[in-house]
Amino acid sequence: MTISLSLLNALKDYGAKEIFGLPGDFILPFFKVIEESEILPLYTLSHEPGIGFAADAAGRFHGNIGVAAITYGAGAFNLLNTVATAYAEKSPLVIISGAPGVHEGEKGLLLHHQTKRIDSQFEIFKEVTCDQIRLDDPKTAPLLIARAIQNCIKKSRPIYIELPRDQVFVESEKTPVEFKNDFDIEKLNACSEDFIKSFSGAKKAVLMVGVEINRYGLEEKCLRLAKKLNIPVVTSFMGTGLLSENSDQLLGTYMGVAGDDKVTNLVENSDCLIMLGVILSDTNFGASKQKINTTNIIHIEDEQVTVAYRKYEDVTITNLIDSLLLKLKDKEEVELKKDFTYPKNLVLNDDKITPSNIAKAVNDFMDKYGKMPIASDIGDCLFTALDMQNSGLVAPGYYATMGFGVPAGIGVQIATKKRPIILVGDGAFQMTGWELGNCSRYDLNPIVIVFNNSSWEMLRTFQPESKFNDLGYWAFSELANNLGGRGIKVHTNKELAQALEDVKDEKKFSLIEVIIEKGILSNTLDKFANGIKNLH
Ligand code: TPW
Ligand code: MG
Repeated sequence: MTISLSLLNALKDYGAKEIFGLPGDFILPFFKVIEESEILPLYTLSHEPGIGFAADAAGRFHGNIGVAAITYGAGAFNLLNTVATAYAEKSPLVIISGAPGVHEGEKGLLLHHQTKRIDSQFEIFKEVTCDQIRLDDPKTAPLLIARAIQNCIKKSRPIYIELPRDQVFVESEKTPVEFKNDFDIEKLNACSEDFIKSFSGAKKAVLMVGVEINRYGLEEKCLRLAKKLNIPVVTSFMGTGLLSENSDQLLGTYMGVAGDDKVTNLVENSDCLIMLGVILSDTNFGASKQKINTTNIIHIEDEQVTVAYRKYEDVTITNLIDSLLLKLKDKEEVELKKDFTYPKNLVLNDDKITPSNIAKAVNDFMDKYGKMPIASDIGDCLFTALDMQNSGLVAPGYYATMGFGVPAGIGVQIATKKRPIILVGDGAFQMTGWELGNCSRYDLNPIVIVFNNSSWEMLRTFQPESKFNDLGYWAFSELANNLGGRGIKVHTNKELAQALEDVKDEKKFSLIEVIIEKGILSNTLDKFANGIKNLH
């Protein structure tokens, strides 16, 4: 078997379902193998940021690795920001980059797409990936591939695989597929006992779940644990959309001053806050009303468990949950409090649309026709998404990169085969909205809701005096028709609800351009912006 087939089979064996890619001459031979071997389907898009975001979102929905393949230099550097996103947000993304052939660099000529040195790219990707390998030796390639993919899954962070173009057809071996789960059983037991002891002494324990429970495929086990502990469950800001299959068991999302008071008080007054896979970031905790009681916190992240102030290194979240479930095996599972509400029943009048009314319209639509996964960009659309019913959400909730929404939505539909809703602002749409032109080739029909306020409105909330936040009007709904979709422009609540009805059975992508006046924010962003101002 060749190196390229060894790599493709390994990706599949370790759980990849598809490859997103954009070729160039340094990776053309590998793309030929992808296409002709049919080991994994290939989806090409128009620009590398689209590739990275789509692959990341697809991986998040699979609860497994996403794969992005690009060419050397221009392609890889275009992808870089999306890899940084995946690193920051703990998404297991595999990057495969073409590269000059092993002997090409020896001629002394600069190669096209080369920056400073031939290995500059390899060095740069070290900062945004958790493992890097170069497949320039058929003898070592299989073991390197196995190591890198296992690290990707274990650490839930991106990895970088460089494939020199003259190595694609070199004979090699099959990549071994065996996952070792080596761990210190005594430490694990001590840790889970400490967990249970700390929890048992508390009167107001709360469980907050974060993105790691999605990345490691632990949502169901986590819910069982919560039922055995009989403990209220909330999600972190970034964890919004977790447990979507069981959202009636959730109390809501913790957002400090910007969120639901009931949830905020519960979390901030807890005497044992258990944070399972929660990233300690400013988006998750920056808006806290009062200091969270840290004396009896239990925090699990990055293979480290902290119980009160005691630290247990190298304990994985998966092993910990398994150990807890084992220790609690005789406890019955109690149905949790069903308290999760979301705004609905939009009044179908001629009033102008506010972001919060978009949440109501979407909630009404999903109540009528069933839940749809959501991909959101950053901007007021993400704050609005927090008011939508929990149906599975992908968003760059921590790294907060614009341009994520549209390609992520494409990745979601490819991964789940379910029709998604994409939420995106006009500013973010200007970055990657073009990718919608690829929907017709792949029979994708997302419903794209563009929050068109002709503005970088979120920036205006921080600095209202700056005129550069005015973007002017772009006619997105007209553009949609030329990209093979269907565009509808709406100004009023009635028109918005009608537009959703109209696209209910649409087979093309639908773009609902919602005109929003400048200065009109969602309730959540309004509370968040004011809350942050008052905190400082
Ligand atoms: C890649 C900085 C954060 S929010 C924002 C900017 C420029 C404005 C977004 O405008 P949009 O949404 O999409 O119209 P809205 O609701 O605010 O009107 N470059 C990147 N990412 C980020 N986050 C920025 C700049 C930013
Ligand atoms: Mg805007």
